[in-house]
Amino acid sequence: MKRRALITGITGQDGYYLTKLLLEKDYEIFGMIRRHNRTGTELGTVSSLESLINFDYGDMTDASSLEAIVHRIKPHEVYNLAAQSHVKISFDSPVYTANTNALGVVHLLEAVTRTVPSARFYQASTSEMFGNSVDTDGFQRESTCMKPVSPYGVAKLYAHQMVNVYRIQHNLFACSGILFNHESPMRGDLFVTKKITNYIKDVRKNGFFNKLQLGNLDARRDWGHAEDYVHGMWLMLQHQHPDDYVLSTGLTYSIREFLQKAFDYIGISDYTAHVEIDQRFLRPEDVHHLKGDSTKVRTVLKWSPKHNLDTLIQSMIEG
Ligand code: NAP
Ligand code: G4F
Repeated sequence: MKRRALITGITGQDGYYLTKLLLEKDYEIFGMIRRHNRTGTELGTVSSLESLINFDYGDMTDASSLEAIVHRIKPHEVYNLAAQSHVKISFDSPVYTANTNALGVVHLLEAVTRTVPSARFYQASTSEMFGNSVDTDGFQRESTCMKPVSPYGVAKLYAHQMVNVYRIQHNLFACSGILFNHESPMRGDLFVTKKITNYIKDVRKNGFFNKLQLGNLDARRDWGHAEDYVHGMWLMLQHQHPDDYVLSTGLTYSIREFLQKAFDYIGISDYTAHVEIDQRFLRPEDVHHLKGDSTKVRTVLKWSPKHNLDTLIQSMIEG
């Protein structure tokens, strides 16, 4: 019998790569989708895989839909990737972000615990939960103090802690992956790496007409490739014991450094003429420095990434 995986957030970046991985491993895939006003957009990144996936309508803010889906599918593994995932937008929509990213996770944990308590549960936690907290050696790791500075980070931290509660209280096999930024050609258009690489593709194809408008260029991020990171999610659910793991590259670059590398790729050595700062893209508070120590997952689960920042940039520009 095939193993059944329920993926919320299947229509996003990670949903695409995780679906591809689990199909290769011969899972039966069930994806939760939301109604969109415009027909043809609901399947998002997985539209090309439509015939290989079973879809159900539901929403993280609607507990009844989650209960019905879990009850009908009785999955062996649940990957909760659904979220309002844009940090800046969480300042504009803090309540919706909390309902989806925090309370929604409890609705799903309840549905799983009541219906299929033997299922294994993956929660998409995030380095944004650290806020500006950094260990003295400049890294964040599983033990680093978490002090989020955005509504997104606070909501994710609530869910992260609730996953621990269900692991202890209900003996649920529940893991949280504390994932640092990961990107790909499937990345949403509003994230900084995709904005930059989309702009570069446009310049290469059509020439230089408009400037690229960005916000804070000094923040530093630890950027990996989504394809590597979904493999880490799967590994967590195959281990003997549930636990939390950081997934990261251990390298950090500023937005300026990413710009330099990405423009270098198409032979433009000075990107500054192409970029202007637009106040609209600045945040009330930003996370300034992210650099993850993924020793635990590399040691315990033998995870290691195949991509580096250069191959990531190449895949985003050529993809
Ligand atoms: P993404 O591309 O933005 O995808 C988000 C997914 O969540 C979409 O499928 C979206 O559906 C769905 N969704 C949003 N609100 C929902 C709701 N109320 N009910 C049901 N589904 C909802 O995100 P991603 O980059 O793949 O990230 C996957 C997960 O990892 C997210 O939880 C994110 O917060 C977390 N994470 C991401 C990163 C990263 O760097 N990518 C790092 C750490 C953690 P629609 O298509 O219908 O909008
Ligand atoms: O690409 P970003 O929007 O990613 P951010 O805020 O780090 O969040 C991503 O990673 C988190 C993990 O750490 C995830 F949990 C979350 O779901 C998401 O996937 O912004 C990266 C940096 C920020 O410092 C931002 O201020 O880029 C800076 N930035 C500068 N100009 C910009 C822009 N960000 C965006 N989105 N758009 C800009 O124009």
